[in-house]
Amino acid sequence: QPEPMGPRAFLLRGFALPRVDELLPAIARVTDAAPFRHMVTPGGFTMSVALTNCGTLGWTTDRHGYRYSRTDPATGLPWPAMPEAFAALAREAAEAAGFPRFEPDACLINRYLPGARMSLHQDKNERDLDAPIVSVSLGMPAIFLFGGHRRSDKPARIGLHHGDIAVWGGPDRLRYHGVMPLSDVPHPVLGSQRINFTFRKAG
Ligand code: MD5
Ligand code: FE
Repeated sequence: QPEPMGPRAFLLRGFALPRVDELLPAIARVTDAAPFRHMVTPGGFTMSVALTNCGTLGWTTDRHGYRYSRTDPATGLPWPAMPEAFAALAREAAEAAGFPRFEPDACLINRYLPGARMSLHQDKNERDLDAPIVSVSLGMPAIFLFGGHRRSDKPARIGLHHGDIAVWGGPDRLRYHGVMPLSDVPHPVLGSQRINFTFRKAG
């Protein structure tokens, strides 16, 4: 069932579908305590994607740079705990893609409204680059850009749909990637938004 995208990158179509009914209330519990917000990049741009986090460590950005923090800069409080349903799904997806014993300590939750995008970048703020990254897509579809190891490498376009999970490890983990501006194709359950959560071992 896993579709290879790269030597150690796999797309698990619909893998999260049996869990959606437990994921949605778990997301609501996280965002009640730590609402989605638009952060500013070191270059001074406000991100079109809104984000929050759960787990021990949360990804943040401001004028000073990108980093992982134990606390929410908006409140000074620890990020909400990672819901058990999240951690279990991340572990199962990683295992299905050939990465047994994945123990994420960070879950970044991104919310895309119509027009939101993510420009090509690499994820390299994590200490353990041997651990994979597991990403779950819910709601509206997106065109994911899966590039190479140089920003100038022409990216492949991959449609990501409600319930899909992608796993990136080994050399594929450091590929440039991004998301095209979202079209407004409302989803029957989530409406005009795409929620992506990304599990990492950051500490
Ligand atoms: C998203 N988020 O759809 C994506 C999913 C981010 C981000 O890129 O940094 O928040 S994670 C996609 C990803 C992660 C790590 C490696 C690779 C892709 N990759 O090598 O292609 O909101
Ligand atoms: Fe990324």
